[in-house]
Amino acid sequence: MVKISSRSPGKPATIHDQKLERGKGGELHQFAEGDGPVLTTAQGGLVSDDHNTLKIGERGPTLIEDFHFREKIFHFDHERIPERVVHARGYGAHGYFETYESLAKYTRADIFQRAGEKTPAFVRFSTVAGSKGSFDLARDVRGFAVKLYTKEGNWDIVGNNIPVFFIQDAIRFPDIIHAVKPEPDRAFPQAQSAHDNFWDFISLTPESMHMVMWIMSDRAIPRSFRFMEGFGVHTFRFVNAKDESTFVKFHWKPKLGLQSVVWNEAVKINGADPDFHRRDLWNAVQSGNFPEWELRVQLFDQTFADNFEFDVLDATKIIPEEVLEPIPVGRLVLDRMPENFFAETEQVAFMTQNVPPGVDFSNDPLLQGRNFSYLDTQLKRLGGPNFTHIPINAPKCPLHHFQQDGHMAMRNPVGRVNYQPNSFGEGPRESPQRGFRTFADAEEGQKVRLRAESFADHYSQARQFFNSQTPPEQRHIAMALTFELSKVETPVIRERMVAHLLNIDEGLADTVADELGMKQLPKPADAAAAPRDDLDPSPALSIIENGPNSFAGRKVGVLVSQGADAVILKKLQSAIEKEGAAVEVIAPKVGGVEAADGSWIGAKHMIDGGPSVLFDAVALILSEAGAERLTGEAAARDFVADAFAHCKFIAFTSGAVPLLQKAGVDPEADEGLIGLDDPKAIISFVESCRKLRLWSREMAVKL
Ligand code: HDD
Repeated sequence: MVKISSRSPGKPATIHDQKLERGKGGELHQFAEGDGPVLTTAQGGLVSDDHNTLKIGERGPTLIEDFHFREKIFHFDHERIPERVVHARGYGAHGYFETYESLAKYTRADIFQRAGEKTPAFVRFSTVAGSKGSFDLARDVRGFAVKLYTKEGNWDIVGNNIPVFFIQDAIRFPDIIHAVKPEPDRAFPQAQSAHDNFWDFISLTPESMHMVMWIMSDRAIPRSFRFMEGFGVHTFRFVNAKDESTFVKFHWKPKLGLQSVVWNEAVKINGADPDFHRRDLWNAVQSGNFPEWELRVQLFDQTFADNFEFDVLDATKIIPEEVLEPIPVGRLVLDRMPENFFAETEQVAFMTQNVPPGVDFSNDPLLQGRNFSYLDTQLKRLGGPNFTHIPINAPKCPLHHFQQDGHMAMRNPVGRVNYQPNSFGEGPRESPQRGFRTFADAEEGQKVRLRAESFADHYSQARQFFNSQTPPEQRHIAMALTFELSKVETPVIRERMVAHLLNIDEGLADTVADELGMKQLPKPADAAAAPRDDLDPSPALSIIENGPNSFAGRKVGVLVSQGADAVILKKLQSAIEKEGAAVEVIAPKVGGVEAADGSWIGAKHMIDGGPSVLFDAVALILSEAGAERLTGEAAARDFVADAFAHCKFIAFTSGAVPLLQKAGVDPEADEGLIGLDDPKAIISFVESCRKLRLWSREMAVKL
């Protein structure tokens, strides 16, 4: 006899309120109860049993006739789409852009015509090199792609958190990406630039030297997406109603200020919480702390471009903010997480060529190449030409065109006429007034494959970047270069890199060569244009110089033990929350601890699960007996030792001293260690935390 269902007769099949019961063969059956919806196939057919395939007899072969099984497995087998060839790992959120004032003088883009205009937005942040499942704290550029659903069509600003790029011409893009991705024979390293192929390419590509300074800086290990800048990178154009063009560069400035982690911390975060950046964005938006950026624009005319010391079409150069001040024009607020990651974040398709009337391109050869690549890549990834029918990519303005058919067409023309011109008076027509008009720039010249002479200086702005960093930041760059090059197995590549560094900063080259154990310095690399040393430092390029002066949006990890002082914890918690920051409690067991006054302190993490690298500052509220007990736990000692080594502010009750000492931290080592026995100290702890890190400590610590 063929038994096809294990469900009791008379019970409605539902996916709610299910009860598990063991069948006679010991297998688990789910019995549905209540009035929830009945499970269906994708064709809408009602399903009677979703746990047993159709067989001949209880122990017999499975029948191909089981259409429900076949459909379920068929769909599962096809769940994946190709990951992005670059920027595969990303995380997105919805929000809006709000225009401050009319920019009609510069652009006829509708989004900039009215003060207070709100435009729906979707933003996807990403790393570049790693696969979709790689960790968040790779040393890497972060993508910062903004889709603005304007009333005149989608405008995508597909930028990064670094304002320059590795290469000047798009034809080199496959090479730089092949070089940084896992090496093709061994398929490692994942999400790392620290390997031979990457540095081989870089050391043979002097135009990448400015970008190298940025990716070796802490910009490449941001603390959170919320604390990083975004840049459109290229020079674009605004075009006004009179068809006059103004060059424009886009900058997104985080309201919460800039912040990064240190490398030793990044490595540990990747182990402790590979989703650190995702979780941070999710938590911030879900808790109503909506991340915000201000859009600022650098506007300039042809005369400025002609007189500027570098070519504004060269994506390896910036215009320092001190030379040309970015003007605030609006704000971007992220206030809603996607309901479904795949449907929205994975399927979103950004394209540099998506610009509304009033925004136009420059001749930057990197941008021109990108304008081809982004449309092309969507066809492969999303599987057909109708990817604009997917809700996340669909414009939120009226659409009228004669495109039709193709795979998965969701929007199809109705009626007889699907072409124009037609004599039936049906369908849309072009509008020379309202439609996109390319800026009529005069161009002439021979067809050549040449790099402009004005693109030849590869070192001066790299040097300017290095000179604009504070001493701890310069130290981080030297250490990052040392780390990365120490992973390079071919000595000649290391030497070639040091030869380039000699053109940037001799001290930097010396330090790196010394730390790599190089016996002698190579000759400086040949330079196509002599490096300049007359560029003023630009304080806007330093993260530390552009810190927040507030602890808002940050997180304190409070380690508690049995017998901890619940009153101090409460006061600390309320002072931190008043500052707009969050507190998470860590205890020996996740169930929590009993405080000295008999109350119960709940915890979010056990010590292993909540290492101090996950927090911006820490507090140790421990009884002496509790601290003594913790001295025997490696995770507790690491909690303290790491917080100290990473220059974090540490508040502690006197009971915590044995743990500090056992972790090798002198409780009076510096002003970053703040005793909590005096209640006023809570205020000074919170005030200190606004500085985020005590960098002076770093000089005394070998990371
Ligand atoms: Fe790109 C994705 C940013 C140069 C080709 N790029 C991609 C994304 C960002 C950037 C943020 C991810 C978008 C998302 O979240 O879905 N890319 C940049 C920046 C560049 C840059 C700031 C230099 C200034 N890119 C660049 C070049 C090319 C590409 C020169 C090719 C000629 N980029 C692509 C791509 C991707 C992409 C292959 C992969 C997935 C996608 O487009 O949708 O077309």
